[in-house]
Amino acid sequence: MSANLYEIMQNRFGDKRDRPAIVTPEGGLWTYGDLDDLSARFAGLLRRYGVSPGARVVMQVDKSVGAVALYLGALRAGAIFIPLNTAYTDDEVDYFLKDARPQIFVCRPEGEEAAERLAAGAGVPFLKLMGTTPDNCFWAEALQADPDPDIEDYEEDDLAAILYTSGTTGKPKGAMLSHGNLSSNALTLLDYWAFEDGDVLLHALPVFHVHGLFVALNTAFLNASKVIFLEKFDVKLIRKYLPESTILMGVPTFYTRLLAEEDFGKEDCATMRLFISGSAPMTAQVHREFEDRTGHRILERYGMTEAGMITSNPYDGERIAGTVGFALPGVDVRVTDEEGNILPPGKTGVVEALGPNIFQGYWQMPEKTSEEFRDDGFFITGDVGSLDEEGRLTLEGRAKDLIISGGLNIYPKEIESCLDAVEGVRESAVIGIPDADFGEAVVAVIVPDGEIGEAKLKEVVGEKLARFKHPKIYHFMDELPRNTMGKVQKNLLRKLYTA
Ligand code: MCA
Ligand code: AMP
Repeated sequence: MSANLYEIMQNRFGDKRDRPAIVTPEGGLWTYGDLDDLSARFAGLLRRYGVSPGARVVMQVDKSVGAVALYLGALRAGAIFIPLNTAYTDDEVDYFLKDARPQIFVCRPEGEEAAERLAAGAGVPFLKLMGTTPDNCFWAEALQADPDPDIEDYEEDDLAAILYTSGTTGKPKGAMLSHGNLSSNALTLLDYWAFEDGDVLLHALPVFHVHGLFVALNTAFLNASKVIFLEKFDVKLIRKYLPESTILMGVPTFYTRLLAEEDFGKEDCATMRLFISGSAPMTAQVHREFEDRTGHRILERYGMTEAGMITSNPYDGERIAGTVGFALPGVDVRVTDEEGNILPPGKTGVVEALGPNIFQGYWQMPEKTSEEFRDDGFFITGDVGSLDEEGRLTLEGRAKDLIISGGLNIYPKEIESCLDAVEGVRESAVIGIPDADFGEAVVAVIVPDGEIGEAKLKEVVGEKLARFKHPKIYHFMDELPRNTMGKVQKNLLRKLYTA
């Protein structure tokens, strides 16, 4: 059998074609048969536009069933699927198109003018528009195209997707994920989280990250589950559909926003089997409060774009707040010191992982790739933590200078470079401070060099960087605190501005 992820899905939902695959609040219903048909039409269309195996398909569109079918169509055609955050600015998209050199770029109708310019500049042969309904767009074109049922015959190592992830230095890197990476991880999770026939997934995450696309949708489709598909997280809609669902996957902000609803509790969760949290640390307090209010203990797991899911608290067994659980079956996790020596239980160091989930390297960056792997194949995650005697991992920080806001990763370096280039800024430091809603909020500390005000900084940042990366607060200082090595002491800044 082919290792193409789509073929594995099709084999599992093949005799359940009449079952609902996706339902929407607007009354939309797509069965597994419908999804199979629509993805075959997208595959045919992609092939017609010259998407051969290994060609890239870049998608930056709002969440829709069309977007999901395009993803599945790309898998079928053997394309490398590259979803982009809709919040990215033109400058950011320009970089991705030039780096990925796709055969086709599918964007939002309202972005057409800029996209034409960007696609032309990057030499992208085809530009297509896709809205959230099948009207007058690439989705409509797919509906009119003939289905092409062929599924590219692939090996496990053949690439399925590239997901861009920023870095502590320089520009974003494209993490190459193979069909084997995606299928092994999703199949492991099905088992580990005890998916059962009749499970209904409430889906409110974006479909351009590992969490919403691969963890949530791949597992649901492999289980032939119904997915209640919300455009985005909206606490009212979540409460409306929880009583028809059995599983919710979310970032901690989902849970703090649910708890902020005074009357949220057991009644909302009567049909629920499992609440899962990840992408950012969840506090013990939220864990406790959620359990007190609902009777459900949130299952926290830990993952990364480059690795999919790495560890998870157990389904049966103790889910301990503040820990991210055990290495998933088939995955090895260890903790090392800076030289790469393996540390014993209880000692804190860098978390490393090895397994069929670990990515194939960064797109066209062999040096960056080799820097992040040990000689024996372990991937150096950049997260800091410790294992206990039983093998439970507790994350205790990050070796990388990273802010996680509402489950989205923000690398200070990128914002600092943008701010430092503004006339009137001598230097800047960007930090994360605790935030009740987003977990962490971005704060910029500016050392001026002449006349510079917040308005100008906001204008420049607004042009260059996606909205979620924008500093929520600006502070001005005469100079940044530095240690004897000359390194900015961000811990002092964090302390100062948290207070
Ligand atoms: C929106 N804004 C944000 C964020 N989201 N600012 C900082 N951090 C964010 N995450 C901005 C908006 O542009 C808006 O700005 C203002 O903040 C308030 O927006 P709001 O309406 O409250 O936001 P929202 O639309 O409700 O979104 C919040 C959210 C969302 C539900 C937390 O960001 C979300 O769905 N996050 C999940 C991200 C995710 O899937 N992460 C997984 C990646 P203004 O009003 O000024 O315009 S990590 C991953 O995949 C790994 C493998 C893993 O382990 O899972
Ligand atoms: P990304 O690169 O966007 O895939 O984000 C991955 C990063 O999110 C990891 O390297 C961790 O720093 C963080 N992360 C994911 N899950 C958790 C969790 N449960 N607790 C703490 N941090 C997490």
